[in-house]
Amino acid sequence: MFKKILIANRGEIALRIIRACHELGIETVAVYSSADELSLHVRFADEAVCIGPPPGSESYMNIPSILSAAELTNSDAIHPGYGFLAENPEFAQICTDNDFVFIGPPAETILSMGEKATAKKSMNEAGVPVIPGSTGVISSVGEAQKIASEIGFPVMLKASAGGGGRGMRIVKETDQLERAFVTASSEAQSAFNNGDLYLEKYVEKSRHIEIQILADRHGNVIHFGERECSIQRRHQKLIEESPSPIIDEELRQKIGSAAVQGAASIGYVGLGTVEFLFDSKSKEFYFMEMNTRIQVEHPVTEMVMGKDLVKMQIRLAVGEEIPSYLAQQKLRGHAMECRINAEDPSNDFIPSPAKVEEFYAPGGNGVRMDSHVYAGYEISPHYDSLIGKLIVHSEDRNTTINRMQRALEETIIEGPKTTIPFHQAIMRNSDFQAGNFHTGFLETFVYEE
Ligand code: MV4
Repeated sequence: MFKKILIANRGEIALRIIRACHELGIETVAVYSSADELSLHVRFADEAVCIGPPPGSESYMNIPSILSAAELTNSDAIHPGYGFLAENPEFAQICTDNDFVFIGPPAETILSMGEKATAKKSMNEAGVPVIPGSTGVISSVGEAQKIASEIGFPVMLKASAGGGGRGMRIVKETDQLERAFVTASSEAQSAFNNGDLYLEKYVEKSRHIEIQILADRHGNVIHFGERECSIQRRHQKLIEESPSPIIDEELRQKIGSAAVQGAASIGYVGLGTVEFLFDSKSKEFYFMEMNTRIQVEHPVTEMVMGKDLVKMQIRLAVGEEIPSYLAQQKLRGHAMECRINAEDPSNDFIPSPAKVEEFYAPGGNGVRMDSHVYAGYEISPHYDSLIGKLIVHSEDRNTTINRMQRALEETIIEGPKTTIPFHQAIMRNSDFQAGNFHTGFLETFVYEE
C-alpha cells in the first residue's frame, strides 16, 4: 500500500480523498493556492504545500509546482480528483515518468478516451451500441451531407476534443449543415485547439445514464450499476440518483455488460464511468463518452453498493485484484444527490461567492453531506461554485425524496445564495416524483420558490 498520497485538488473532493486515505492508514499531502489557505483540505491533510496564486491555471493546474510538492514531501502517488488535471494525459505521463503513481488509468487510455470520435469508434468495434453516424472524424462538408442524408435529420455535430456537452450543434435540415459544420469546426479549433468533428443522429427526449466500472490489472472488469443524471442545466448536473427509475434489473445487466465489454476491449485499468444516451421512446441505449476520473456524483453509487469507491480506486492503483464476490454485489435501496452550489437560482444561477455566515449540515439516518464549507469560510470566486453535495439513501425512491426534502429543510447556509430552494422545488414536482423526465426537464421547469 502507498505510504503517502498527494491530492492535486481542492474543495469537497480533496476532503473526500483525504478521508479515504486516512481510513486506509495513508498519509496525505494537500496542495493549495494562496486563496485556499483556510480551506479544510489544508487543515485535515497531514502536510500542506502552497503551489501558487488563486487562478486554477497557476496553481491546481500548475504541473511543475505539483510535481515539486510531491518530490519535496516524498509522496508515493498523486490523486487528481476531478476537473483540473484529472483527465490530462500529459500530467499522468509526467507523474509516471517521475516515479509517482498516478491514481487513474495510464496516459494512453486517458488520451484515447479524450478523443471522443476515437473513443466511439473503439466502442463500436467492441460491439457496444453507438448512435448511428460517422465512423470517427468527418473530413469534409460533403462527407457530412452524405452521412446525414443516409441517417436522416435532425443530426448532431460534436467536437471530438469536446465532451460533456461542449462544442455540440443540432442541425435540423440539409440547408443548415454546411454553415453549422464550418462554424462548429472553427469554434472547436479555438476552444480545444482541435477542429475535428463527428456527426450522429440526434436522439430526442433522451436520458443520461452512466455506468460505474472498475477494472484491475489482472483482467477483471466489473460494473456497479447506473447513475441517472438527466437533471442537468446547461450540461451541469444538478441531481443524480441510483438506481435510475426507468431501469430494471434486466436492462441494468444489459447496459452494465456493454460497459464492461467496452472497458475490457480497450484494456482499461482503474475506476471509470461509461456514459450512455438512453432513448426514452425506443428504450435503446448508446455509448456516448467514457470518463477516466472519479466523478462528482460517485457517492450515490457508494450508498447503494455499500462500498467506498475512492478506497477502491486507490487499491486498484496499487495493483490489488478485485475480489470475485464484488461482481455479484447487488444494489440496495435508492440514493440521490443534490449539488449545492453557491449560485442564485432566481437570477440565472449567477455565482454567489460570499462569506458563509452560518452553516449547519443535516444529519440523521441515511443522510450524508460532503462539503468543505464551515461557518466563517469565504467562498472564492476563482473556482467552481460547488459548496456541498447532499446525499441521502433509503429503501426506495419515494422515501428517498421525502428524506431529501427533510434534509434540505434542515440545512442552514447563510451568506451566499444557494441552489437549495431550487432543489426543494424539484423535489415537489410531480413529474420528477414519478420519474418521468428526460434531459430537457429543466428547460421547461418553472421555478417558483
Ligand atoms: C446527444 C444528444 C442527442 N443526440 N447526442 C450532451 C452531453 C454530451 N455528453 C452529449 N450530449 C448529448 N448528446 C445525440 N446524438 C443529447 C445530448 C444532450 C444531453 C445529454 C445528456 C445530458 C444532458 C443533455 C442535455 C442536452 C443534450
